[in-house]
Amino acid sequence: MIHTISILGSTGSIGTQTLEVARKLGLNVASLSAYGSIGILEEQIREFRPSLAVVYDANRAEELKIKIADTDTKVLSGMEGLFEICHDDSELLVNSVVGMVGLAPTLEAIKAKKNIAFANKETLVAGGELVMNAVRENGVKLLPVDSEHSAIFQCLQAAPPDKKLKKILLTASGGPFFGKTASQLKDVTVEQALNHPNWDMGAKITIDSATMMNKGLEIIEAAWLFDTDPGAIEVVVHRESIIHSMVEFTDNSILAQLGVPDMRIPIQYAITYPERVPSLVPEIDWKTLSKMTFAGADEQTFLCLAACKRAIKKGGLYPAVANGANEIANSLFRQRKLSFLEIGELVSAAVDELNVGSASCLDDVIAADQAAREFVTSHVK
Ligand code: MN3
Repeated sequence: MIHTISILGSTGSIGTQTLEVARKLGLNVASLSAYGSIGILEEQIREFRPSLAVVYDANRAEELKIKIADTDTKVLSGMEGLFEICHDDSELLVNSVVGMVGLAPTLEAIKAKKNIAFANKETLVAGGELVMNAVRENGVKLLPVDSEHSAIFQCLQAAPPDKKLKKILLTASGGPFFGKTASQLKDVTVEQALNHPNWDMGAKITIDSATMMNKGLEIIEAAWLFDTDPGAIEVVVHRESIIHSMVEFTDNSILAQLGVPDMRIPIQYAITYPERVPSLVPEIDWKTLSKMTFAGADEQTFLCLAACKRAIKKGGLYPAVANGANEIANSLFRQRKLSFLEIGELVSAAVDELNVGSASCLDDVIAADQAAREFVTSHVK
């Protein structure tokens, strides 16, 4: 088992839970990074004593330097700082950055032959081809942390080498608005959208769950991670979030991975793989779990889901367009500058109306992302 990890995005939901797992497993932490939450980062530094801490925001990095002057932790800022983490002496980099801003450090870490526990889905959606080519060229492991992808990965441990996979059944909780019609969702508030029934997550992904953009991103993420035709990935709404996804083989036999909805299982499995050790997560209580329900997804109401499917089918930079349009639309909704339904309308329109080519380098992805963001902002009244 590995002994030393580093974390990109250590103050977010996945980052803090990764440190809970690290504490439980007695791991060393070589480097930590945050965008700007230096209060939480300072506490983490005092407990885990990393050699390097990176604050993306340069001003906040200066503030942190003063606060932790009594420790041995070096403080850096910006993308250069994140790149330095990619070359530290950890055995595994946990990438829990939110957004495609994680793409450049991901590519850098792969070039540095670092194995990655991967929670940064936007990076794989925007730059899937670049990332997967780099993974193959450098022979590194990309271990999924996203609960559905960890479930699929766990189920595939029982698959024959040629997989004989017929389908991936990607489960979705349906979020807070399952069963609602578009007219019922017209006046949804930010507070209502942030109220997820099963998972306690960061604000960006919670809104993505409410619009079902999250499931669209996860279809694209799964297509890249498991080298699967996106047409063979089916979304199954499962309100209880006990089954975290399933795989179906050519003989129509299905394997599923189950557990209480708690990210510390997939985080820990990415760290200890292929070993299993006791976790902080409780057992399922079968006496109180009275039923599990299943339904199809409503793509007429949740336009983001259909837009992501069109984007991966069009290929090239279209997934980067869908992701970039959503990153900005999601943020504008939280700032109350867009309505809930406009998120889906604008992501759809960006995928259908913008013209982009193929992704041959990082700059291509950044340009497509930028074009999608500008498309959305130009439509804000
Ligand atoms: Mn997920």
